[in-house]
Amino acid sequence: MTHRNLVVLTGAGISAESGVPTFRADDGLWCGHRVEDVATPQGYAADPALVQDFYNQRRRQLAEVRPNAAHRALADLAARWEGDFLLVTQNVDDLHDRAHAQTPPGAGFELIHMHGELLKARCTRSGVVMDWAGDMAADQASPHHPQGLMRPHIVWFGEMPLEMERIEAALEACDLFVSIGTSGAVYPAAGFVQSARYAGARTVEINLEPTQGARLFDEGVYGPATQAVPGFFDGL
Ligand code: BJW
Repeated sequence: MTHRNLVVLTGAGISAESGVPTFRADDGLWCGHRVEDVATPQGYAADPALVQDFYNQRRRQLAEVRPNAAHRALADLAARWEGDFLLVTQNVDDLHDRAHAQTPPGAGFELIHMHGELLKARCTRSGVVMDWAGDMAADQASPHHPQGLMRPHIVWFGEMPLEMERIEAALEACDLFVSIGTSGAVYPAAGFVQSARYAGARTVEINLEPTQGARLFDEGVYGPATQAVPGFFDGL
């Protein structure tokens, strides 16, 4: 079977073997924190120091992790894929970016971080987004607006995920949709498989184990991402 237009959705599971904790596992990232305290606009308004500290720690951890064989398999695929390839990640780490550093420009490949990026900051007043590698203070002044503060460029619960129009257009046109290492617990990403099915695409889930939405996929490939992802795409 040949495919031309590919959409891949990734979640925390693809970075787990690099040492980035997943969200909903027992050792999940939110242990010790209520989600509402650190991943909502209300939590940020109530205690900006707690929220900034939470993201400062995660930003620092990026120096200790590296892309793994699953990230690299997607980068290799991008270099040889002849049609359109949209990689949508829910992850805020930069492991896909690093793995794709050598992907030739001009190919039909694009990467979207739909839930934002740890290495970016956003002005609360102007909305201007800028690169941000170091720590952010609770009252970090914005260089873009006299009354603005800089906040993490992260999509919290209740906020609009990024680039939804581009994602929806790609889903409408895709003939292969592959969901990797995501529990399918968070919308709108959890609904992408249904959009892809509606477009007539072949749908595949790659995960350690079948997720709650496994029945929505045509096929499931189960195992650690570092083995299952290269195995699946090598066999395409
Ligand atoms: C492995 C592995 C290995 C492990 N190999 N696999 C009621 C009903 C429906 C929806 C809602 C509702 N109430 C509210 C909503 C909407 C809400 C929502 O979905 N809530 C749910 C809790 C129900 N969504 C929103 O608010 C979103 N905005 C929104 O909807 O705006 C309106 C809108 C609608 C339609 C179009 C446009 C706009 C915003 C969501 C923002 C999510 N943000 C977070 C936090 C970011 C901050 C941070 O990082 O700190 O993003 S939540 C968190 O979950 C994070 C992740 O990106 C996201 C998904 O998690 P993910 O990646 O799936 O991780 P896990 O841990 O859940 O799963 C890991 C998986 O990996 C598991 O399956 C493992 O088995 C697997 N695995 N090791 C392979 N080695």
